[in-house]
Amino acid sequence: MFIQPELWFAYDALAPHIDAMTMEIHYTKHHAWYTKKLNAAIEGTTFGEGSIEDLLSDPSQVPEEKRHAIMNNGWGFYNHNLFRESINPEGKGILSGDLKDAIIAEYWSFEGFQEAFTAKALSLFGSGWTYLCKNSEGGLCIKRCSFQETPLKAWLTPLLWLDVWEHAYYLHYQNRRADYVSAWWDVINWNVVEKRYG
Ligand code: MN3
Repeated sequence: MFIQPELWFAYDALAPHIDAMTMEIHYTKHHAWYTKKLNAAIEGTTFGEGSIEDLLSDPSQVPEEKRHAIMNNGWGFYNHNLFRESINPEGKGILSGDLKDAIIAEYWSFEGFQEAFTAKALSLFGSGWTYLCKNSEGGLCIKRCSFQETPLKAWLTPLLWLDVWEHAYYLHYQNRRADYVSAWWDVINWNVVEKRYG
């Protein structure tokens, strides 16, 4: 069984950047649904005994007739876990250390990185995610993926997740995805992202 991580802050804690109703529906309906459907799909298999990363990084181990349900819901579960973990009502914290150095090496400045990441998120057609990823040499790249796809399949390590499905912002921002992305920068917990960079 995979367990949906608890939300350690109140639904309205991220307002006005992310409103309470969006947080509540996103957590109790969307995230919970992926978790429930994933657990239903793995019933009778041993996939619940290993880590979710192991399961997701090798779809070929999953029997074909279960692959669609397990992988889609597994990615949905995993992406939402990590997205939640890297947002923080107590403010964004300060980006520092090796990750800061790597961002400046790749994008010249933090603002340059924000611009590049935002452009990727805004140009994603339809529903999906935008990720900051690390390659095996510690270099950084930004990936834009449709639906619940993740860069894990390309052997990249995602560090930062942005949900750009409409359910993540539509109640408060309607079609203004740019305003949602802009507000999201203010609630990132950089301590978590730095730890993922290692
Ligand atoms: Mn979502």
